[in-house]
Amino acid sequence: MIICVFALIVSTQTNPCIIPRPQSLDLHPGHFTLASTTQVFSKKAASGVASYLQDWMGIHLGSKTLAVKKHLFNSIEFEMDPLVKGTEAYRLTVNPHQIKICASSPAGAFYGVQSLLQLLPPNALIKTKGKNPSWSIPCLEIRDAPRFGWRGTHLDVARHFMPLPFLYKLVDLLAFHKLNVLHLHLTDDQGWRMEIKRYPKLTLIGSYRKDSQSNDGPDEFEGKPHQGFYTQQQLKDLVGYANRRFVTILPEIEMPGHSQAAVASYPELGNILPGHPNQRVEVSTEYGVHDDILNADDATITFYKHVLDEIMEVFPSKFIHVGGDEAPKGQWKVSQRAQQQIKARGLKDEDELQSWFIRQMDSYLALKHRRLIGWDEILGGGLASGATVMSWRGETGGIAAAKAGHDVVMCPSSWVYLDQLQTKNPRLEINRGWGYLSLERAYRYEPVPMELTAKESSHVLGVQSAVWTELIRDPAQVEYQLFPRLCAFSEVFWSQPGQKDYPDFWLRLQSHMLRLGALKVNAHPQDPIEKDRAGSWQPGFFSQREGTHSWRVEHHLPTGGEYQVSFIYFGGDHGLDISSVELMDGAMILFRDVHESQAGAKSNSSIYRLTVPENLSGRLLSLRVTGHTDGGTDSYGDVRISRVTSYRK
Ligand code: TNX
Repeated sequence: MIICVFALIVSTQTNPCIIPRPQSLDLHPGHFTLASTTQVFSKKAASGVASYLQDWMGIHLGSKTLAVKKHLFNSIEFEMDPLVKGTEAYRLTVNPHQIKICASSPAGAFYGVQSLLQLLPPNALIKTKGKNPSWSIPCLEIRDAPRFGWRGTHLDVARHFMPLPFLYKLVDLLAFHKLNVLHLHLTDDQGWRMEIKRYPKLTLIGSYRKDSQSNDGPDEFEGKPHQGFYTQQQLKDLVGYANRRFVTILPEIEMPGHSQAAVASYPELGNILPGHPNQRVEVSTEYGVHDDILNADDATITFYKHVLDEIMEVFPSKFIHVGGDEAPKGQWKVSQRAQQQIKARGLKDEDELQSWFIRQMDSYLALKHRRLIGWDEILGGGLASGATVMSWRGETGGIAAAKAGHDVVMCPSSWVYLDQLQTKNPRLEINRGWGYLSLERAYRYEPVPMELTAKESSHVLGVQSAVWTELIRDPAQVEYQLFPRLCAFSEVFWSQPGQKDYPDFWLRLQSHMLRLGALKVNAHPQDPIEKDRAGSWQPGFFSQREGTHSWRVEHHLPTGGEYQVSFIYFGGDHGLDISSVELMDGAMILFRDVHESQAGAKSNSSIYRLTVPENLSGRLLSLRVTGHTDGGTDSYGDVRISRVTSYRK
């Protein structure tokens, strides 16, 4: 074990393991030594980034202040170079005497710095400095630019309030992975988390709930209250901190659904139901989709415009998120006021009333030179003219919106929701959770749907992952859900599709996990089963007609003996029906196991046995699998090979 960790540390120094993978990296002989004497120099344009690096070096190396003039030796120089095309592109050159970071914008220079930090040994990232440390950085040239401009992560701070210091840490971690949007889900049925000066009861009442449904089962409660909110000043400070790291904070205020905390605070925002004129609701203690949505009265529209005024005051983000998801229309169907509003506005039904509600916000935000973004339900009943859509219920909403000429951010739940479990090994899971999103599946996500033409796909602004926190109570748990899957996403969001390579990512991740350790991130440990992964199948490997696919496997069969081959289905519309598995030495069959089995929705794994002859070292062995899918070609899974251990009595 010690030898293995040592080997990994050495490998980070000689063979850079940058995540997300840069567009090109050319390694040269030699190295640069970074020490407290290294001078950082920049002319004006990138000086903010230079002082960010200087601050970092102050904390980690004890170095002093920015250099006032250029030094040709032992220096890091920032240079604004209009030839480095792209607002976030950079070129990082390391030679034995100097490091140069060239970019045409400060954001590009900042990402150059983030790559530089990943060239250091992991322990350089630990905040306490050793005695006069110095670290060697390999000579190289990196040219890099992102694939998408919107590279986001969403965090639900409404279901469980997350303390402010954690949001700072998260901003740093996003920046370290070259992600640039932190979407804060600030309000929901279970809590309102941002101070609104005009309506103090939103936090006085709305930020507190008396109990919470627990992790142990739907009818179990924790038996203690939960509360918390951020003041406007705290959020302004966070925005400033994030801005320096090129992270935009996107605020979300839910409407008209997921608003029970608001209705509990100001009952006049709720619906008057026949027979229950004075019904009051509380901030919800349970999760799920709630019936108590906002009413659509003019006064409520005005109330929410006032809320948006304060949101815009705190958050300079061009986009403002107004939720819009999961708003059951039962109350509007029976409410006299809602029905009057539908008539008065010449609308067809309750869906059009929601669409009208959102349109009011859209034109208000447009008036203030901002843009509205909402969950894909805002497509129902007609999309507001300036609206951008976050596609979470699969990709359909995103496709429809892009085809209609609207911008979209892709975040289909089954691919990017990180409240899903990450392994089938129950010992490594901390939550009950729902669904299953393995690291590999996260890595394989392709954000631009095939249905879009090149022109339409230019409306895909980018991608976002999400952490919903109904069952995730504190920062340690959030980190556990985020990492290392967020590392996989950083590569999906930043790197070009042709550069993606899961086995290569997995190897780089082994070094990157040491960095996460140094940064004190509570990352999910790598599933030990990963080492048994001999390959995977993806759409197109098998079809409805019986066929074969082969994987090279000699590294997984180090000696003769008994092995088990398992096929583990993890997604796609179709399962894989296997009829035989053969161990091949070139064209020669060494061993064969013939029986029918399925790796699919019915039975998600199927198992074969191999008896491997001795003395095969040096041979190129492959595993030939014969099978077909149970329909189309959309099928994903892993092929694992493990030794069968026999226990002697
Ligand atoms: C759906 S995604 C929701 C959230 C839940 C989440 C659980 C979306 C717009 N709405 O309210 O927390 O599922 O995964």
